[in-house]
Amino acid sequence: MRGGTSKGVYFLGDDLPDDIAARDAFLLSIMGSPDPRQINGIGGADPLASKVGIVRKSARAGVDVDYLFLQVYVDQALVSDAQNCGNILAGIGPFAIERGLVEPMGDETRVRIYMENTDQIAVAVVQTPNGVVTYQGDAMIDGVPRPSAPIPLEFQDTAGSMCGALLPTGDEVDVIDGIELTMIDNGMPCVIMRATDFGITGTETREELDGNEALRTRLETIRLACGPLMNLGDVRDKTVPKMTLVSAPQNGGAIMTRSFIPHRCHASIGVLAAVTVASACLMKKSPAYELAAIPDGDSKTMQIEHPIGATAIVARMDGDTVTSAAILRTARKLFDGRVFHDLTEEEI
Ligand code: NQM
Repeated sequence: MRGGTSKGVYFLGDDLPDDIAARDAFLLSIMGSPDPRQINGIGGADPLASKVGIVRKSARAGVDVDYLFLQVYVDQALVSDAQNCGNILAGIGPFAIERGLVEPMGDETRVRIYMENTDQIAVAVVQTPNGVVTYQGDAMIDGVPRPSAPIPLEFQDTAGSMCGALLPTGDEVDVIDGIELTMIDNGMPCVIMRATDFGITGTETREELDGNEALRTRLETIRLACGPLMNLGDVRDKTVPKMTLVSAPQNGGAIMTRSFIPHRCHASIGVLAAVTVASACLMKKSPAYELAAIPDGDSKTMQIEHPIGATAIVARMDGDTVTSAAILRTARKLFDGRVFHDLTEEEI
């Protein structure tokens, strides 16, 4: 399925091995990793299209399904549960209804999803006219060329999803390697820095930035230093924190971003990363604050600009604190079937 601006393989938990090593070997095999082209599998040769969602009926009170996100590395033999994904999340509600884990309720079905990676809840509203999931509709999101049915997602209590606190160092601003930055986690651990501090404008294309070896090396040095300070430990083999370069908005939005996830530049920006950037924009000492254009009021619609458009976040505020965030996503069912691994008896 396409979930938001990502693409992934969605499984029922019971269809995968319980043993984690066996599960990961299976996922690497079906995706075709490690290989930059993933030619021997169904992965899309891009971190945004090498993702897995695992869904189970939930035993938790007031929760419909449990969702575990796994990032299958493209060019390394690694499968990581060390981050959440708000884009793959967009496909979880429709998948759960289609697989009979959730009963459709009228024309719209609210699905309460426990996100195992971060121990948090999201609510997705899925269009189910006459009790059947539909993917067709007229909602557009930047980064997806065609319209689909809207799937609003709402998040609450996302602060400190992986770092234990919204500001894991306790400060809105720190200096690492001579760069002023904000280490923040409102759903996704991110390091927010001014693009201009790296000698770029922050409006470069994804390809230009991916080709800038010096920039990528510098960002990785800073990322490795931030990992332990953000309570994430050694992040050498982790996809967090995301390294986000901010600059003044160009198209009437709140802020412009270029987000490294963490080694390649995102084609747009992650859902929870956008919520986290929006939160940093509201912090007076953050490098994002002076660049951001913040709307008034307790319910702020903030367009987080990115290389191919913008992602709108509706942040509900209590004073200076974001208490909940909502975002519009869409999803599309692409293929339903059976996938084959190529592991030998010994490898299984
Ligand atoms: O931040 C990519 C994506 C993501 C993550 C990444 C995401 C999120 O766009 O919630 O969705 O940051 O690796 O799918």
